Amino acid sequence: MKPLPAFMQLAAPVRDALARARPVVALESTIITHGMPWPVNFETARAAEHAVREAGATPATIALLDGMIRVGLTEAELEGLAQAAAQDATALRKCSVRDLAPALIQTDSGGTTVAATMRIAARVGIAWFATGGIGGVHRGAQDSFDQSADLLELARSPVGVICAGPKAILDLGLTLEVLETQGVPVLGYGTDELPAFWSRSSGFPVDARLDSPAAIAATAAAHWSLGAPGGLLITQPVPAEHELPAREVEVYIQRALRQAADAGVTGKAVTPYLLERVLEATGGACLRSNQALMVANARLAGEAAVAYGALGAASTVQIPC
Ligand code: PSU
Ligand code: MN
Repeated sequence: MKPLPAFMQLAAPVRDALARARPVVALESTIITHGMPWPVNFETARAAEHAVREAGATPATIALLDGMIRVGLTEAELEGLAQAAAQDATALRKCSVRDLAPALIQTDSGGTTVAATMRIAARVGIAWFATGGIGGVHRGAQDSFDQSADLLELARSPVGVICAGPKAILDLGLTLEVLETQGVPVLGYGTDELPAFWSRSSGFPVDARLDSPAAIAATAAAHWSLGAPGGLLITQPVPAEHELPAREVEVYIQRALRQAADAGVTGKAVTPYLLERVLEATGGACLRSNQALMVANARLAGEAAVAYGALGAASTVQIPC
């Protein structure tokens, strides 16, 4: 690894695991600072780390603390970040890639989005990453041009991203078009259909279906062996018992979109605003769903990281021709 800049710090367990080429899974922190209310944000972050460990990998939650990029947090630091978000939402920044440098220089704290977390993971050599739902092309993007930087980072950083699909508040069809243009494989874990975050189905097919962590690992190894610069999107449907009916959620999403337009919400505030409105409307059901899918994704990312490590040990990556 290239020497790290002075504002980047690896936690000891993460540094050890990377040095010994042991499996590591990155976890994002915008879901903690801007995605979920206290105390569910802390409980979910802790449960996600636990799931990664149970799978045999080392979790590395990535966040900005006082102008330092921290890769791996202690439980007390996780709790502190989750609590700070509850006390004063404006004190913490939502950091996508373009926000990192100014936030560092201004010694701020904040959560890293999927895009920023991927960039940092790639910088320190972490190949696997779990989140809830990625950002994507917003509905009405034909006029607003609003598309998440998550999509462009997927095309740049070589990281396998395990998620439950793009968030249902987005235009899923346009999101898939951008991922196709950018050369990002969109894979379904145990499904032929793209999951839609709180719901297991979307009506859109995935590029390929994979049914085991070993298949995920082999597909990623093949992708990277071709010199492809970017990542892969592995989508796992929310556990069935926590699924919300897509048609019911759609009503809430439509209402949230109208509220956002009336309130003049734009830019990076859009996604947290919409998620909060849907959360209110579902009376917490979508929060439980979000929590369950996040933990399931963390577990699968841990399993994929372990399977990928095993491929390396055998150094016999099979590339299908
Ligand atoms: N998934 C969740 N909750 C979240 C997010 C994802 O379950 O809050 C965050 C992620 O960090 C993602 C970001 O990268 O929302 C997307 O924001 P935007 O659309 O502004 O790029
Ligand atoms: Mn946006």
